[in-house]
Amino acid sequence: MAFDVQEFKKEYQKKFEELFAYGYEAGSKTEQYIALGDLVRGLYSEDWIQTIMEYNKKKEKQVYYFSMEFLPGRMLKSNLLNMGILDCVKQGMEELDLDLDEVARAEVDPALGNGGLGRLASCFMDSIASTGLAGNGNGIRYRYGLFKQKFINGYQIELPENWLRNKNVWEVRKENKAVIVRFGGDVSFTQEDGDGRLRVRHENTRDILAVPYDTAQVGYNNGVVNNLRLWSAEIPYGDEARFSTEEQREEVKRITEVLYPDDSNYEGRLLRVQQEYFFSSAGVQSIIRYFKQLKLDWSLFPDKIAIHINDTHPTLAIPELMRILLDEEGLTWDQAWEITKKTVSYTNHTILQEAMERWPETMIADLLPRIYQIIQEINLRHIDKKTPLYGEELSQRTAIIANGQIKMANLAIIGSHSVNGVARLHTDILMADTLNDFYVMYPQKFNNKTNGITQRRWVQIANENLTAMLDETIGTEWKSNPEEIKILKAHRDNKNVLDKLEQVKLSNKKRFAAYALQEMGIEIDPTALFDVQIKRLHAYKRQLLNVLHILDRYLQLKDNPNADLQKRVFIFGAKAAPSYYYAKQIIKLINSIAYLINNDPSINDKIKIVFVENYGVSLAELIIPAADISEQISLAGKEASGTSNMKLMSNGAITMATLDGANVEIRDNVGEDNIFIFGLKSDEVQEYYRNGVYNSRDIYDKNPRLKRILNLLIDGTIPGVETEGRDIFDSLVMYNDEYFLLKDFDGYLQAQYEADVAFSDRDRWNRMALMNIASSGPFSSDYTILRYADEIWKIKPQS
Ligand code: AZC
Repeated sequence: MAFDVQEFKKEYQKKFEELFAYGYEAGSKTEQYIALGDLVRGLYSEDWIQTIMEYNKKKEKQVYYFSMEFLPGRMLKSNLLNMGILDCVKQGMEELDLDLDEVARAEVDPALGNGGLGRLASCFMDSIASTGLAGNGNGIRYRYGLFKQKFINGYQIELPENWLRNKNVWEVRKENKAVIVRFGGDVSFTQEDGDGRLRVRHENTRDILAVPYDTAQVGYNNGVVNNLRLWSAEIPYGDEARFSTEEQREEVKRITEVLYPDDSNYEGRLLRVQQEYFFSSAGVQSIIRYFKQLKLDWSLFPDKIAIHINDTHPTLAIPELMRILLDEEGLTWDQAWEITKKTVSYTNHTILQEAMERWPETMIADLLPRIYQIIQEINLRHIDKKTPLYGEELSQRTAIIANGQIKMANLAIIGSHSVNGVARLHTDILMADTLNDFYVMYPQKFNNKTNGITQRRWVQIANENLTAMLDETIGTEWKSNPEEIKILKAHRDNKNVLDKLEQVKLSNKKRFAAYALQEMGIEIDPTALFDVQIKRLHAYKRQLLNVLHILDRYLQLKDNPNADLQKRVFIFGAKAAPSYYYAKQIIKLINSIAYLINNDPSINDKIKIVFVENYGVSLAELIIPAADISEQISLAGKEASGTSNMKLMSNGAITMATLDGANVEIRDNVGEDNIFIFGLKSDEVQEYYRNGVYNSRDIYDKNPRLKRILNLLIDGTIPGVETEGRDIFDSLVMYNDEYFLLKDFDGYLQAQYEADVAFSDRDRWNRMALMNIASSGPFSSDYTILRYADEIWKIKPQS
């Protein structure tokens, strides 16, 4: 984008005065940010219009990525980077005596997601635009994002996150694109028009207006600007009389009021299914409206449209598309079913049984009577067709409706043409185990798409120092072609490069240290090893195993304050679902241990623990560049992929990992020498589940080192955790340690002490870091997205 510094300064001043009627110097950071954001939106608006017009004109096939969650992070710098004007604006701001980073921090980070699944959706949106694909996002404009986390007395407290309190400069309300979503009502059939066809009459429905808010997704230096559409629930115009009481109006607003703060546990709540249908229906309706403008035969629908459903949350898009094709467009069942299957594809993100969505049949029947009929029909036809082929038993196991419940994964698989897992191991487990019944029936539907991340945000924006160092060392090709970063390997023995890398890391660690001091009053030594575990708090992710290791070091130092141990800072970031009691107990435990150790002078700062409050995308951008060790220690087989593992590796952290999720592929890429692997393998865990006799009590009794650590939980050493310490102790020792922490403990410790040794040899460590950075290219979401486009969506990048 052609733009020079002088011109920018003029435009910015003008924009500010136009908005606030005084000079920018007197403005608050928020105002200065709003003016800049507004200006930037204006700069890409032409490309935005142009991109959409081009797609329409060429009747380009488009993908619609349906996701209940998006975690875009702050958008200002990312937009500037992708538009190619980041440096220019930075300089212009400087000349105006403003600090771009400071202004950028005034943007509220929209937390419209829980964790990995939501952030993946946003990396994908960036990559879809940046690889020049015709793609759209479809989701919910929650008025309140994921709760704001506070620690009070070490306990997690949840506060509402009103992310829209200041103006959202990026979104554009499109009232003329609103659609009606209908709930409840009565369904009947009539024979009209004398053509013998049954017509569906759906009356007395509760109608909700879905209003779209569009946000541009700017591609990287390619002029492409795609669209992310988030829907908001409102009272239909002219229908105010039907919503006369406050209560009725509240009911409407409630649909898009708040994001469900749980990503690992399913709750059959009415509001949740309303949200799911609301944005699925609105999305499908707007697609249909677009397709009809093309004036093509319905059979060409799958040649023009791909609908991707991110986990099962948007699965109702399947019966909704069927409903419209059948009831509104008059297609036959077979025609509609062919179109639907060819259009929809589905990604599975978890094998945790407790996260699998199943809705009570009666709930769906009441709330969505017509959709319920269609699901019933899909189910009947499925069973009728499959029983002669696969027998009664297998067919029944794949039924969509069973025991009064509707199983969303089954509907998603049966109603789509592609089912993918998010890492090789995960997909293998889906095929061999979790979804094996379906794999037997539809082997051709199954495929793997290992997750990826965008290095634009996670390196270029988050780690400007590393970016500059890479540019200087290997040129800039890696920025548009992430694979090219492998050229860095040629410098593995170049002492000069290794030293520079160390300096980059050190400056990032200093930046984090300043944050820890200012925000939390904790002083940390930037030369210590920074050991990082950042992800949702969940038992299977095993933050507790990390804790056991910390306590091991603590005891060693208590025994011998001069013990030869590498100085470490343990950094945690994690939110727990508000109803996940055990996870909240673990938070309290970590905070109490932090209090104990951070304030114990005899530890002599050899261990520091920093548990940041309110972890999210923006904090990740601060922490990841500062990490030396990346903790990826879930029980093998449980973490579908992980994506922080990829972000941390791209920033030169060394992975400490079990062979779980994408860790396996990370190991394959960096090689055994540049990663620390320990613990049970997935098939060994499976074997234990099937017939092994695991006895954690036995390990406790026989391993004195571990026993001493575990006893700390219940002997009063750790202040203020009488119940938490006891409950956690019991879960590990008395209730047989569901996630095999005690089993993996020895291997973990050994790997950790090997890491100490490696870290003390600076050249060796820096070389490992370099090899990780140089091997991270294949984990770019650009490649992941190109595989989705080529193998699932059948769309091609625009030239
Ligand atoms: C997560 C997985 O737990 C994580 O392993 C994966 O990297 C991420 O999706 C992206 O694929 N899952 C979720 O966040 N939520 C659900 C419902 O699976």
